[in-house]
Amino acid sequence: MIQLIQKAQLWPDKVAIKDRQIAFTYQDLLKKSRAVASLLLHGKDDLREERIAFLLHPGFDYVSVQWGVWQAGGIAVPLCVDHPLPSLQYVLEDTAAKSLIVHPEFEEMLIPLAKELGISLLSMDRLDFPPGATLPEFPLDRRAMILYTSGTTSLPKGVVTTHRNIESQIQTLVNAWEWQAEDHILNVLPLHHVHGIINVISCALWSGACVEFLPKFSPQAVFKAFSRGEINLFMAVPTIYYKLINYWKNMGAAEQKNLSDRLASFRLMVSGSAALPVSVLEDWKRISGHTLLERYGMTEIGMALSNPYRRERRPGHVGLPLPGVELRLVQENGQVAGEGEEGEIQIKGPNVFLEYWQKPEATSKSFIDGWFRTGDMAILNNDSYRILGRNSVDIIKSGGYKISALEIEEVLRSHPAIKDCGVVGLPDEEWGEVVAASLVCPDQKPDVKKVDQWLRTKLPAYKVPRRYIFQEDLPRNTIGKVTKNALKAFF
Ligand code: MCA
Ligand code: AMP
Repeated sequence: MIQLIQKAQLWPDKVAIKDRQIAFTYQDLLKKSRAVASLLLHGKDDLREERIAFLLHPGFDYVSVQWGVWQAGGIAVPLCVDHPLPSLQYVLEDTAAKSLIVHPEFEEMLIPLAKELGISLLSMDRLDFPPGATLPEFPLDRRAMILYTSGTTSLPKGVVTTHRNIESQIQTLVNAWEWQAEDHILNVLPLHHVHGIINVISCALWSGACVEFLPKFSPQAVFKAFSRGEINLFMAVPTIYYKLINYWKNMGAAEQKNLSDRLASFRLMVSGSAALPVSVLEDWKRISGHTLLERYGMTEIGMALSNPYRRERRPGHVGLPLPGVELRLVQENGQVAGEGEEGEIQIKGPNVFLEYWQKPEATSKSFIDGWFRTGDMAILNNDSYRILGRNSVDIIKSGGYKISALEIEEVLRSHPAIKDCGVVGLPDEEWGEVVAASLVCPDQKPDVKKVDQWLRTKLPAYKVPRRYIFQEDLPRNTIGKVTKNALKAFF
């Protein structure tokens, strides 16, 4: 049996999940996930890597289904509840999912698509659980999960991790950050990415701790949950800390003091998924007394670098490789960089993903001599790595989400009034970067509001440009390629 699920038997009566103030024990989770597994197996002895997609709000049902898919031998494909239909369709088609389990509110929207794709659509409130099936045994190298990530190609790629990858990613963090059964963490992150799935939920449940879910992020709801007094751990992207700081600044003095006292008793607060501005680190320290632990990771590798749990954390730095993670910096000429020299981060270890789903060429291009090429540039500076940025201007990080400029450009070009376009990320205090688009519309300039509405039916809201300009032509180099850095200057 998968260790994560096996370990849950150690603490059957402990609370595993708090979801809308309802407490679910580890026993509840084992029972429900086993029922989901039996339902999915439906007489078969093993799902043998069948892809099972699910569109569920973060909470007890989400985890029950994830664990159910794993126990039945399937591959978990979590979908994002905020994505529009075309984004969901892309993942369902790409993975050739066999079944899709949904929260009832999404059922109607998905009936026609499920029919068209021949997917069995199951509504979470009407699942008919058969008696407990015998669960399959399989090796740890079995594919476990596919998460979609944007890269330097226009369409997102499915990152496949095995049970061994996932166990290694969890175990490393549980040890490095000293997770304990007494811990209680608040999850505010979306559950179609590693940050929420591995760092928050899986590490907590591996440790016998409690995960509390907020239905929707808002600073007010986060602070209200903190003030109840049980939560002692928090992990988020820099944008979330920025929003919390701004909200805190507008609170009354007495409220601020109560909250600061409460935060001071936390065991650990972590930031990641994007560069943490030193100003945010300092503001948060003034409010909470905590120096945020900044770490560096990626969907393909889980977490690779971390500031220390017990020793001094360096602002603007992401620490050293986690145990079991091998890291090298490689210069443009292929030489391994020495201390004080810049290079691309390359990673090896049991944490590194298996493949991009059904993209052998993309997979092999992303490795060199067995090392995974992250595309992130860094430097080793006095025993701590510092991230310098990415080696591609076409990858944007906004609110902790990785966004491909090429994907947005391709959609924009399908608009009848848009002949050409260029998408870039502009530096932004709150979001890290904001998406901006230059449109070339020779006949008639479309109404930007209408373009925005139209885009939101095709792309998730976080990929939609927040700033537009119109140009007669895009800036190009001598071979006709759009020069993105020059384009940024026009904004
Ligand atoms: C939303 N808005 C934005 C953006 N996103 N504006 C500019 N840029 C954006 N990126 C606007 C919305 O359009 C809306 O305005 C308003 O903000 C509120 O939208 P809402 O969706 O409610 O925003 P939010 O709930 O405040 O979301 C902010 C957020 C979210 C909570 C920071 O972006 C988030 O959950 N980010 C975390 C992503 C994550 O988990 N990444 C991990 C992947 P309007 O109404 O005008 O539209 S990276 C990873 O996993 C690796 C392994 C790692 O290292 O961790
Ligand atoms: P994703 O592919 O969505 O998992 O995002 C991974 C990317 O987020 C990395 O390749 C980095 O570019 C970025 N990232 C994650 N953590 C940090 C950090 N602490 N500082 C700077 N960038 C980060």
